[in-house]
Formats: sequence, structure tokens, C-alpha cells
Amino acid sequence: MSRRARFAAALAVVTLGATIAATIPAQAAGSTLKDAAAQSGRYFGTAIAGFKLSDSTYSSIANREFNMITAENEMKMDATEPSQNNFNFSSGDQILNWAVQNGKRVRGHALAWHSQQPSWMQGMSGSALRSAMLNHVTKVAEHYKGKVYAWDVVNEAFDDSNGGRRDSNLQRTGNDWIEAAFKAARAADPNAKLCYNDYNTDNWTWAKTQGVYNMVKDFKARGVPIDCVGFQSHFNAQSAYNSNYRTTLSSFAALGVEVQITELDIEGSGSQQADTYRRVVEDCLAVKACTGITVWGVRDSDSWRSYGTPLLFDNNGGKKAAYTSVLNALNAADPTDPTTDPTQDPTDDPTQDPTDDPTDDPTDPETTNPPDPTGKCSAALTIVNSWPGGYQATVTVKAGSSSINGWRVTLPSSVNTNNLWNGVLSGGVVTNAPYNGSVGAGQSTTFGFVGNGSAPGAGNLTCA
Ligand code: G2I
Repeated sequence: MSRRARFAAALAVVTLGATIAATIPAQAAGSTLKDAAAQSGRYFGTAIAGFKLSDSTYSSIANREFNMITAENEMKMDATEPSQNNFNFSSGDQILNWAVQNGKRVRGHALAWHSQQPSWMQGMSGSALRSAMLNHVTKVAEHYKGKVYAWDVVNEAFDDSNGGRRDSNLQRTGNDWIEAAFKAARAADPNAKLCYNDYNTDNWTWAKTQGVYNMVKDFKARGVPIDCVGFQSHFNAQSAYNSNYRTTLSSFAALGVEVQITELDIEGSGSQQADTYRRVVEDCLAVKACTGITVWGVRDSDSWRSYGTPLLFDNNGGKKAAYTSVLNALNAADPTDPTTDPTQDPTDDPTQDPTDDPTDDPTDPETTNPPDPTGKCSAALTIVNSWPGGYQATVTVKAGSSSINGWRVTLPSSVNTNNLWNGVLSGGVVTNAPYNGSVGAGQSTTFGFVGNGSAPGAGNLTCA
């Protein structure tokens, strides 16, 4: 090669290098869901049906796109204990082994549930049922000890409308059956994260959401071992995505648990569906304790409600608009933003951390940090969301250097609301609800409301 040709070749390499450097963004975009989610330290999972793993279209998409696996049915009570104290782990193990061989983690689903009980259990009651349930939890968690990332220890134990417990044979063994199951699971596998998992707990204003919230708060206060809350997030017209979903996730996170989206599917099609998927992903990314998202199946045809075409791949395995929208939203996460980085201690409640960075965005409810009060309590208002003619606000009430038993917060005079939760409103003053008046020294609780008209400025309110 002549000197001139060598020079031209070298110049071409330099120019090409510069072009590549100029077109690659600071952060390379992930081209699969799992890689895009991993950029902010999160996982992206799917439910797998074992009998479909021989379908190569199915298994190749599952392997390519997802890095957290939930057995859709194979680790449930009826599958793992078909006759009393005779356990069968063959189907569950098939899924676990496939996941492990392909470098994926597993969410165990589910140790105790009123549904999909083996027939021998369905007719049981009282202490015999309690013992059988605890034996099941123990034996299954021991079998998978050290192999699962998290367990849905108890599934769907709350009533759909009144905020109380669902009636079931397990509930009739005594209200403490849920905490008994969590304690047994912790003893059997101390390293698995232990989750409570439910549906219709996505909308912060729904009684069921508040019921679960109060149980988790009580568990944390009494030291019952719970590490995470799973939001199934099966959205459709009857149970629609609501923009207060982010408030739900961040409010649970503020109790000191991880939150996970565990069974996501959204009925619909086209841009409407894609847009809702985007919002769900953005809400998880905005809450640092939201550690991952699992969709409930691979292709629409694999869904438990395939008529609603609720998933990210069509019946042929093609990527839908919803897929692209999820991928783009995951890729847009800013890994340098501590609020989006779940590897920052997810159980650390920023509303209670005096070392929080005061330059954090004050409009971000995750970073609300009322000044350390010298008085009885302090209260800080943040605007979660606003729209023409209305807004949603959260107020964080923080106890001073002594614990308090009851609080009163004066709202700004401009506030006009008839939808307030976790507090009692009278004459512009909010007092605690029956269940959240006791706040430990330096600890906090929150209430929220939807206001009419324009939002007041964020800031401190009078607390007494
Ligand atoms: O219902 C949707 C999900 C709600 N949250 C808990 C999840 O565990 C639940 O999953 C679904 C599965 O996707 C279905 O596949 O749970 C259903 C049962 O509650 C599963 O349906 C069952 C059918 O009822 C059985 O007839 C069938 O043999 O699937 C089994 C295996 O295909």
C-alpha cells in the first residue's frame, strides 16, 4: 500500500470512529426488554407455562427478552402438593431449571392462596387446615431454598371492595394466617424476598389498596417478615390504569418494602395500549424501590385472557406497538438519577432520610423531605399530578424528636377537595385517620387528596 493509500485508510478509520462516537448516545440503548431494564438495575420478566417451552417461537422470545421467570401455574398449591404431604416438584423444577440454564432468576408463585388449592385442602378447616397450609409453605420453600429470588408468599387475600380480608377457608383459620405464612417462609428460606401479591391494588384511592397498605404498614411496625409487595396490574376497562399508580407504588415503597409489578397485562390495542404500557413503565422507573416488571405471558395467544390481546407480542411472536413503547421507556431511564436506580437501597425511605440530597427535584414525591422539625410534627405538601381543573397532592406528616399520637394539618386556604384519603377533613384541617395517628419519633406517614381548581404551591404546612 502506498503512503497515500495508508494515510487515506487511516483517515477513514479515524473518521468512522468519530462518526460512531457521535452517533452512540452516552448510554447505549438496550435492544431487548431485559437489557433495557438492566440499565437502571431492574429486571424484566414473564410468566412461563412449562408445556409451551417445546414451542421454539415461544421459548426463543422468552429467552431473548426476559430475565425473570414466574411459573404461571406449576408452583401453585395444587401442582406441588397433589395429595397431602406428597409433594411433586417436577413441573416447577422444569421451569426453574430452564430459567437457571438460561441465566435467569425466578419469582416463586405462590405459596398460600384461597384458589387453586388441591382438592384435599379445599374441604379442610380450623387448626388442621392451618397446619396443612404451614406445612405446605415450609416444604415448598425448603425445596426451592436458595433458588428463587422472591416468593409470593400469600396471594389475593383481600376482598375486592370493602378493604377487608377476603372470606376463604384460610381466612377462617384466623386473621393471623397471613403473618404465620410469612414467618414459615422466612424460616424455610431466609434469603428469598417475601412478597404479598394482589390485583386491583393499583389505584391508590381504592379501599382494597388501602387495606393492603395498612396490613403492610402493620407488618413492618410489628416486625412480621415482609420484603416486597407485588402489584399484579391486570388492567382493562373495569380495572383501568390510573395516573395515581405512581402514588401507590411510592406510598408502599415508603413503608420500607420493595415493590414489583408482577403480572402486568393491559387489554387493548395500538397506540392506546402502547401508551398505557409506557406510563406503567415510567411509573416504576420513577420509584427507586420498584425493582422489576413481569408481564403475564409472552404472546397474546398465551394470555389467560387472550381475547383482550393484552401482551407485548402478537400471536405470531411479532413485536407490537406496546413492545416498542416499553423498550423505549426503559431505555429512557436515567441511570444517574438516584430516584430511578433501584440498586440504591430500595428499602431506604427518602422521606425519612435526613441525608437526602436537598437539590433533588422537590416536585418528585419520592424525594419529599420535610425539614427536621423541632416541634411536635411537620408536614410537607407535594403535587403528584395536575391537569386542567384539578390536581392530586400528597402530604407527608413527620413526627419530631418524640413520637406522636394524633396529628392535625392545616391545608392551604385555596384547597377545595371532596376526595381525601388516609385522613379526616373538617373545616380545612386534616386530622389523622383511626389507623395512622401514631407516628414514631422521626418517622412519617402520608395522606393525599384530589383537589379541584389550580394546585397550591408545594411546601410546608402547619402541623400540630
Ligand atoms: O387469573 C390470572 C392470574 C391472577 N393472579 C394470580 C395468577 O396465578 C393468575 O394466573 C392464572 C393463570 O394464568 C391461568 O393459566 O391462574 C389461573 C387459575 O386461577 C390459570 O388458569 C388455569 C385454569 O383455571 C385451569 O383450568 C388450567 O388447567 O390454567 C390451568 C393450566 O392451563
